[in-house]
Amino acid sequence: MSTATTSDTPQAAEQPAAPGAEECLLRPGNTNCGGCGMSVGLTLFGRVLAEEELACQMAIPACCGIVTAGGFPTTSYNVPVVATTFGSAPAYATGMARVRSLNEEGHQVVCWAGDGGTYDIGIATLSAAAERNEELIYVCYDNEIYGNTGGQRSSATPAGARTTTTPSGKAESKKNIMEIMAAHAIPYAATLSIAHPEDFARKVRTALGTRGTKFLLLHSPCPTGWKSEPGESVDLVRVAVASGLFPLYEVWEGATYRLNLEPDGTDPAEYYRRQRRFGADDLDLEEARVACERRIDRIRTLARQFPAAD
Ligand SMILES: Cc1ncc(C[n+]2csc(CCOP(=O)(O)OP(=O)(O)O)c2C)c(N)n1
Ligand code: SF4
Ligand SMILES: [Mg+2]
Repeated sequence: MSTATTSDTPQAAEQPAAPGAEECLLRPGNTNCGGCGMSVGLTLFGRVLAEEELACQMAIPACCGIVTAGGFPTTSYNVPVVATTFGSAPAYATGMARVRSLNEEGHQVVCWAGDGGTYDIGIATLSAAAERNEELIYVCYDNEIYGNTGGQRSSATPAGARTTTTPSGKAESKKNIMEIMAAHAIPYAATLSIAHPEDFARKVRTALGTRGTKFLLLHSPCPTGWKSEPGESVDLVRVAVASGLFPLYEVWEGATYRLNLEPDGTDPAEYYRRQRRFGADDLDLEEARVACERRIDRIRTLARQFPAAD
């Protein structure tokens, strides 16, 4: 698959109006909880679109992100949004992207989906879109839970987390969706953290300037499901990056890797301690520390063996 730059992106004769610099993708008055990482993610994502003066249309499946819009006929989104069924957002987005290309329009088509809609029920349509290398940006805001329906476990829920369907702590580990997407050899896959807004913006810009399917995984704190303090959301995901729980990295074509930030020795125990979804008895901290080291070692090794061109 070839990677190309913005100059290859079809430019529109007539496009839906781009949000102005003073406008935002997510308007005030939405239904999200305080401290919701998804809200911050939408704001950061919308800022880049505004800076680049790019319009977008979104496909959003059943998830908190579609409840965000509020009740018809009003909406908190500042761009056209299609609300799709739980498992089909990438298929809808495919149609939207194909029509956009047929009409020679230049707006971005963005799939904005939760971890349930990505790791679980949506994985078939996501895999199919990625295999066809559809012209879209897929953002999974990963709050590691089915937040919208009361907090059931998903395959993104980490081991040890208590959810309504794993009251004694989840036994299984979190699925590695980044490597699954990288294995599709899509042009670009990257992890995002709201604690690193400059890195976030740079990666969104890279995705905007790359042809084909782009997959962005956003670690999205959910105070309601994580039983954490809303004011600590940004710091929590900062700890996740600093400890190696959620590494910031990029993969091109499934073949070249870059680790964006080395962990600074922060103990992952700090992350667990600040969320009441983790019971002290449900966690093996030593195992968690080893898992962090292995995770980072693996990405570090791949980045050394298969470095991305600067
Ligand atoms: C086929 C189907 N099954 C179940 C549901 C109910 N449902 C709606 S949203 C949701 C959970 C979504 O979880 P996620 O994608 O992680 O997004 P979040 O709610 O966490 O934002 C579920 C189970 C549905 N709408 N359709
Ligand atoms: S339940 Fe979680 S993901 Fe959903 S709006 Fe509230 S904080 Fe955000
Ligand atoms: Mg979720």
